[in-house]
Amino acid sequence: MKKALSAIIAATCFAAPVTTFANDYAGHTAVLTTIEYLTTGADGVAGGIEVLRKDLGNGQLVQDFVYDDPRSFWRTGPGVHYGIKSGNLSTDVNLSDAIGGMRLAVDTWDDQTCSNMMLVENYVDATSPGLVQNFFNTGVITLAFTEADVTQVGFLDGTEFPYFAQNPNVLGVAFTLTWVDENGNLTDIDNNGKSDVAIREVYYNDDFEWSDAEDTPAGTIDFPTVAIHEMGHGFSMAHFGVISRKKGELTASPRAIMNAIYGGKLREPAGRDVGSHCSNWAQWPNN
Ligand SMILES: [Ca+2]
Ligand SMILES: [Ca+2]
Repeated sequence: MKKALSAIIAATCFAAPVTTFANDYAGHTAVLTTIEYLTTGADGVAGGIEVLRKDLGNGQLVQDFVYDDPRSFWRTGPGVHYGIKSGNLSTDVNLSDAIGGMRLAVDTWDDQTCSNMMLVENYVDATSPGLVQNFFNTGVITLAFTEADVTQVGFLDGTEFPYFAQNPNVLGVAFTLTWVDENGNLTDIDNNGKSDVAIREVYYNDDFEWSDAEDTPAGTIDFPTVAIHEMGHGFSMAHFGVISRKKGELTASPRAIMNAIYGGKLREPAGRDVGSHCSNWAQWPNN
């Protein structure tokens, strides 16, 4: 009996692929779990996290990607795959290179020396609707057309995207869709204590006047600053900093890219930004 068992174990070991996920995930699908939004603070409210499910705990980003997730059919390798839609752009006169800004947003986090997200760029359809955009239009979430783990869908205005119209102070939004099993329960197949992200999508609100000029003309919002913030969410970072009201204005302390309100141009990650990013990604693939 003992011998037979060891023979089975040996056979299993020899037959096992490098990846050891053994279950059948055919019934798994994704649900929209959280929205992180960055606001101007003009309405006196700091943008934050909107929890669409009650079982997510304390409002921090408790979801993360699974290294070499067998469910992510859009991947060509184990790392995080990102996409940039090049066709949903803005015509704002002070925004000269929106795609460059979206690339800078990816590179800013990838350039942190602690970080090895094993990023891969997937070349995605330039103008097709994002999955969340499609959800708002149809009421249906489907992963069938997924092209990347994290996609910057681009610029939409309030008439195209109800979430912006509902809150006119929202500059950008990052959505997280999380894997659920056939019973609708959030999954954690890599047992790291974080529910497993299926995809994230980032949108920018073109109702604002955007700029990427060095001096940020009056009345404009610095696009690279917002893009870096949103891709921070794309790479699993949460908001932080204390938002307080001083002389009628919201201020954030410490000042950081991942503050929940926009406080002007800030394209270099501050100490807390780097710490937050590194505490997660320096451990990859074991984060
Ligand atoms: Ca997990
Ligand atoms: Ca605009």
